[in-house]
Amino acid sequence: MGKPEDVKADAGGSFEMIALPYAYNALEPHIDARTMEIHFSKHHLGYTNNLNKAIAGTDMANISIEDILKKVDAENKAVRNNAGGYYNHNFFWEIMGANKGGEPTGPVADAITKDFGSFADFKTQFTDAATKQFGSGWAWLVVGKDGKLSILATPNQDNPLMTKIGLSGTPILAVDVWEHAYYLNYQNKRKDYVEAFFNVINWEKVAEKYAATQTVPVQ
Ligand code: MN3
Repeated sequence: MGKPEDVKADAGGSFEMIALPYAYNALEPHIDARTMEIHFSKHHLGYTNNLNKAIAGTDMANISIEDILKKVDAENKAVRNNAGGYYNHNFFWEIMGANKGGEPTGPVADAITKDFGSFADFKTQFTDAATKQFGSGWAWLVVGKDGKLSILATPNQDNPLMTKIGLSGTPILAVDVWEHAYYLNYQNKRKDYVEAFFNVINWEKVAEKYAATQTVPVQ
């Protein structure tokens, strides 16, 4: 088995592979090393290279991934799928970690209680959204413009930052429910995988992302 830091995008593209912040086996037994290796070094590498090809020579080649997501429309399928894939996976790797899980604390925990009733109610609703997303996609916890938390599910690699396809919200937590994310270990039991995902959520990272949405811009 290789190492995440050895996986490189094809030379000359706008976006690089960002190494996983942990080893392939760090999330075991909840997410197995082989799944992580294939997911990162094959699927995620594919999104990265295909994104670079899709934006090469266009006005998207020199802007941030967030700006690409804001600009992309429904018809630009190569960018929609691959910019989504690139951003969504980097986000997903970041909000997981070894010896994590449990429950959040601080302001993000207060917001979850306020907007969902309790952490247990949030977990049920998030798991439901992830489990019921038909086919491939993602479940998200997002902060709306009004500061309220909500859960949404998106198909394929669609992302809440894609305002031109009718989505909105700043993501602070996400789970990948494509079969490639869980099939080796969980087969058709997506709900068991989502349950296991809760054992690897890095709530400190989620809290950081939540805090960033609460910053009042300097006038
Ligand atoms: Mn995936």
